Amino acid sequence: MATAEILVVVGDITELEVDAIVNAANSALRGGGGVDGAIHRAAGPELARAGARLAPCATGDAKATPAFDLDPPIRHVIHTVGPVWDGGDAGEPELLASCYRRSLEVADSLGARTVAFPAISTGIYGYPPALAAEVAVRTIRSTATDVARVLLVAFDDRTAALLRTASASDG
Ligand code: AR6
Repeated sequence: MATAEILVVVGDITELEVDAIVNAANSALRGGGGVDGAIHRAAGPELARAGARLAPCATGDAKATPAFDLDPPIRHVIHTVGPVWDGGDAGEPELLASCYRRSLEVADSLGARTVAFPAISTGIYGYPPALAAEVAVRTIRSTATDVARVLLVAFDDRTAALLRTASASDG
């Protein structure tokens, strides 16, 4: 195993050409707002039924469903539950790192070679985007995986800039 190449892209995660997309879900895995809502709208109602069968998903863990009506080549949705930001001393960095690590482990178990991640926890869950970008890049760089390429997907230009800064650093 090696480590994945990281690319930062701006756009809608449901429209990317990857084997698997990661969903910033909640523990019930039945859908919600933000990127979760966008993925459920694009995948269709089967996604919520499949998620409910796998629930609950603990914070920091990840579970996969098929991609249903999402366009090929997307074949899998990896649902992970990020931490709700509560000041940073409640284990949030470790739990967020676990989301990235567990999602890559699940991607390996599925044989996925290209995986797109949203900026987990940085929307409704309130994680400061600059700190989250550092955790994302550091964790992906330190996780052995057969995933060849990780796309870090920003939905806005500010998040894109933060992800680019984090991925340009050596640390
Ligand atoms: N493609 C890529 N990124 C997106 C998209 C999209 N289509 N839509 C939003 N984002 P959030 P969280 C970005 O709130 O903070 C849900 O209700 C968004 O701009 O989606 O982990 C779940 O069910 C932000 O940068 O996820 C949970 O209850 C990032 O995705 C809760 O929200 C994450 O924002 C999870 O909250």
